[in-house]
Amino acid sequence: MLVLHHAWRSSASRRVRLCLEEKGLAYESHVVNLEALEQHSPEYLKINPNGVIPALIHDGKPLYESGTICEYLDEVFPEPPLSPDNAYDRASMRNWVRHVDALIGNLVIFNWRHSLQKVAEKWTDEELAEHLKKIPSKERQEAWLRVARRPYTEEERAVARGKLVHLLDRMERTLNETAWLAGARYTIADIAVVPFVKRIDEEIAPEQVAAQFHPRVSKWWADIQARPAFARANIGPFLDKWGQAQT
Ligand SMILES: N[C@@H](CCC(=O)N[C@@H](CS)C(=O)NCC(=O)O)C(=O)O
Repeated sequence: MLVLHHAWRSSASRRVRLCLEEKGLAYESHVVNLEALEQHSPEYLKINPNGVIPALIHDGKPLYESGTICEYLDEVFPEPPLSPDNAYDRASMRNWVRHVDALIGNLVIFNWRHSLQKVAEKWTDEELAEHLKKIPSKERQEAWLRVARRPYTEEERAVARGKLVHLLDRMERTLNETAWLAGARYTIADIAVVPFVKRIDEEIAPEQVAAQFHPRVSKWWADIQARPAFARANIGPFLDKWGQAQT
């Protein structure tokens, strides 16, 4: 039995849902309320000591880190395969996941202002100190402190945007050589990047995903959105038509 602790708009959760849906695996869905800080509760920390989502429980055993969860699922449920069939391309796939994982802070700068910042900025100093104590990683303590008291600036957003556009440049070069990011097959490397491209396309730098600037990425993105698993994974808009964060 598979139980997924996730949120619909969470980028890392989206990866795992994409993987589950590609494989046609049924799972029980537990939505974690990030705004209520359920991810930092003692119960949740027993499942994921990093205090972030997603976490997947397979037959009673908890797993965390979206890239690791996807590789685990691919190993345990091998059909259809979501890893390359040769060691070299598998190494490339892992490097893509690592590369994109290291860029997550740049998405935080854009995403949190729509949701978590609105909660955090209302806390008193005492409440903030209490919440920070419960967050297991220094990096996330800093991110919560920033949105609560020193929201990210336009300059910081511009730098973050540049790094995310650079990701598209890198993808473009690779997709010039191979059909998918890690070779001839759609793999976890592509899945890892999907939530990033979704947000770049939706808000961060939409023009950059268009054929004019990144033609290979544009085609790759169209192909991915046409996959039945993409629709089933519910990778909906982050913001509604009034610009409000979706739950
Ligand atoms: N490297 C982790 C990143 C997980 C992550 O950053 N999750 C975010 C949502 S996308 C989260 O739980 N944020 C809430 C918090 O940091 O308090 C993974 O890939 O699983």
